Amino acid sequence: MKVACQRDCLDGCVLILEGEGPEASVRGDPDHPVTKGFACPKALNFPHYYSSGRRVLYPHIRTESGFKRASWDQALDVIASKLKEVMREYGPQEILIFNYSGNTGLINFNYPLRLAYALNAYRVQYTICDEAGELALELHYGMRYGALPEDLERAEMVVVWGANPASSSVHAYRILVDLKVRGAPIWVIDPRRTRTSLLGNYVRIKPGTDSLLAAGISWYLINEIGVDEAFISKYTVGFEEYARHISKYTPELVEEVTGVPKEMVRELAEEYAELKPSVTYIGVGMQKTKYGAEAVRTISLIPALVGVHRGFFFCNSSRDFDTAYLQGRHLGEDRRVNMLDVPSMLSLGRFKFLYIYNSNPAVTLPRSDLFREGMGREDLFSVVHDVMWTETAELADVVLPAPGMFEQEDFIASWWHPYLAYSPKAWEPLGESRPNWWVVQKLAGKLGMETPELKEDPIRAFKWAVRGSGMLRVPVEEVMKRCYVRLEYPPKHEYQTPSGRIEFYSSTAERLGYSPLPVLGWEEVDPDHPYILITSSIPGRTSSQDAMPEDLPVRDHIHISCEDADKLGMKSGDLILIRSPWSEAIATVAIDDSLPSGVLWARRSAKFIKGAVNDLLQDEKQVIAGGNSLNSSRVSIEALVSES
Ligand SMILES: Nc1nc2c(c(=O)[nH]1)N[C@H]1C(S)=C(S)[C@@H](COP(=O)(O)OP(=O)(O)OC[C@H]3O[C@@H](n4cnc5c(=O)[nH]c(N)nc54)[C@H](O)[C@@H]3O)O[C@H]1N2
Ligand SMILES: Nc1nc2c(c(=O)[nH]1)N[C@H]1C(S)=C(S)[C@@H](COP(=O)(O)OP(=O)(O)OC[C@H]3O[C@@H](n4cnc5c(=O)[nH]c(N)nc54)[C@H](O)[C@@H]3O)O[C@H]1N2
Ligand SMILES: [Mo]
Repeated sequence: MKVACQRDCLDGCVLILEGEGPEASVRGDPDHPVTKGFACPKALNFPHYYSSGRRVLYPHIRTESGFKRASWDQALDVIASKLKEVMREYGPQEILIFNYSGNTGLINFNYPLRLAYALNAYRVQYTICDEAGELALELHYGMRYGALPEDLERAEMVVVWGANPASSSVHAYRILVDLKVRGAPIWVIDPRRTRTSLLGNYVRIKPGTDSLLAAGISWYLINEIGVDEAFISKYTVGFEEYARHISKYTPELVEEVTGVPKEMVRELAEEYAELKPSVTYIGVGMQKTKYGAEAVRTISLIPALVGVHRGFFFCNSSRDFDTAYLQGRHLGEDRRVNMLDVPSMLSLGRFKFLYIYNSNPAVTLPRSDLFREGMGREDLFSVVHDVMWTETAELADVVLPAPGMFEQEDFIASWWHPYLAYSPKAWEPLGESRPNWWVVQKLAGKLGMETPELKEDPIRAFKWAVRGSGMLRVPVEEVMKRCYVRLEYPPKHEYQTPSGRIEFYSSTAERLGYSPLPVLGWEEVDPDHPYILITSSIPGRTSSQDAMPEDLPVRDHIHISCEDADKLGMKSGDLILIRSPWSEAIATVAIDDSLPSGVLWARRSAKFIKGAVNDLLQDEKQVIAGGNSLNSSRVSIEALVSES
């Protein structure tokens, strides 16, 4: 039968699932226009993963001698009585509902937030992924959508800017391979040499300097090569101010800051001007830097200089569904804390009740050291609803079992391609696992809450949320029957800004208190912590998911350049001490010739012999949208005695 992948991944695949349990088979749906008959290694392993011994099968309550199995009734009673106590003694401002992207199903992501609103409790403001870059695009373009997969297929040139689709979006990578065969130039801008970079012209950039490189390309277009004047006068405003701003950043300065030779910057600018339409595929990895959102702004404005409508892709999640209704925002106050602040707040004693679903913050948040410290507080009661016994679940007071990928129904919309999919329940939930929406319905019942939205059938709620959508052109029943349908995006030449045009000089930014022109900034070197620590996705895992019992305990390596290893006299397998300004970790090193000197790399959520990579990552916010700057984290290193 056809099911849809619920992972937080661009590809949003439709899969063909045959059988049940570990012996079942998965393959990509050959009819789906983007999945095109193949699936990634993670999906091929799903039947094993979701049948593995790491599953939480029953509710568990922490006792002095460890976790004890309980019935749903017992577990919900304990949670409800604790919630009532916290409401009575401290009020709803001491309750936090924390969720993120372990399951991106529109029901299972959104519906549980109804409890937060009905209680007037806090929820989180999402900031650990691409949110700063989303707002960056909205400042200049109104809505953030850009090139769709079919635009990528037709591109005359592609610039992959700080993304690694060979790992993070195998279906986009496949399109790039086809383009390469066709002879279209592909540029890849990344401090690391990745598999994607082997497809074409590799531009090694110094980390965190991307806004300057984008300015350099724009400088050549504006001052030497020429811009598309007809396009600019018809579709844009603020070009004069923008041109003056950009002209201050000379090719010499750009070369010095970014490390990219100015001849190469000029060549790329020339190709932008000649090869149209092009698509610039902007990465989430690059955006997770101090000036990441500013870089997204500047990069996205390059196509506007050469006359290509929305010639970028960053995040196509602009949808006109009534998410506010699904989340029940009308039920109470909108109280949010930035996710990046949660570890320090918890460790300083804030919040008395914490409910976590769809997330594993003990290894996915920056400053995870503080998060774990906070979870250990005596006066904090924490509930974790998860599919697996995760690092976060192990720290909770009550652990509740959630169904695996094929054990619950939901609707899934990709943030790259335009198809909305329905995933039916293919397997019976393992053990006593129950979906996210079910748990909050039962909990609301125990609390004696009469709010009808907390009793509403989730499919009915979804139907209501899409009732007025202009993008979904068929009834929900039709989506359920056909498994996936295309959503209609607004045309690329429509700009939903106050002026109705692309705003080089953003009036929305001005209104929100941001600089109306992109801030072209880069970071200073910290002599005490001279190395930049980058983390990114790997093919076999989605964030912290997909570890099999035999992979545990995870002992990841920290990757170091050949040059730096030589300098320290280290060989692969040696031990290294990594220090951030607040914590330290010990890891084995892997010498990696894809890295430049001064840059260290580990996979996302890596765990070392001592400590985890996220313990070392900073919680500093970007100016725009309070977004993260994980990839601007700085550390120092020291060789320890060799293992052998
Ligand atoms: N070092 C480093 N850290 C990062 C990043 C990075 O680049 N580097 N990237 C950040 C980014 S981009 C993201 S998106 C975040 C992701 O961070 P998280 O949101 O924590 O994502 P995951 O690790 O994918 O999944 C979280 C949990 O959801 C659970 N889950 C899956 N399905 C369900 C369900 O139906 N119900 C319930 N209740 N639980 C379910 C999974 O078992 C898993 O334990 O990580 C961020 N952290
Ligand atoms: N297999 C797999 N696929 C995934 C995920 C996963 O965990 N595993 N996660 C999903 C999620 S939640 C997301 S957000 C996306 C993310 O997918 P991508 O957008 O591809 O992001 P990352 O994998 O974090 O990093 C991509 C690249 O950014 C580079 N980079 C880091 N700093 C800089 C910089 O300063 N400048 C430049 N130019 N480049 C830099 C890194 O070296 C890395 O190669 O992938 C999704 N797909
Ligand atoms: Mo993400």
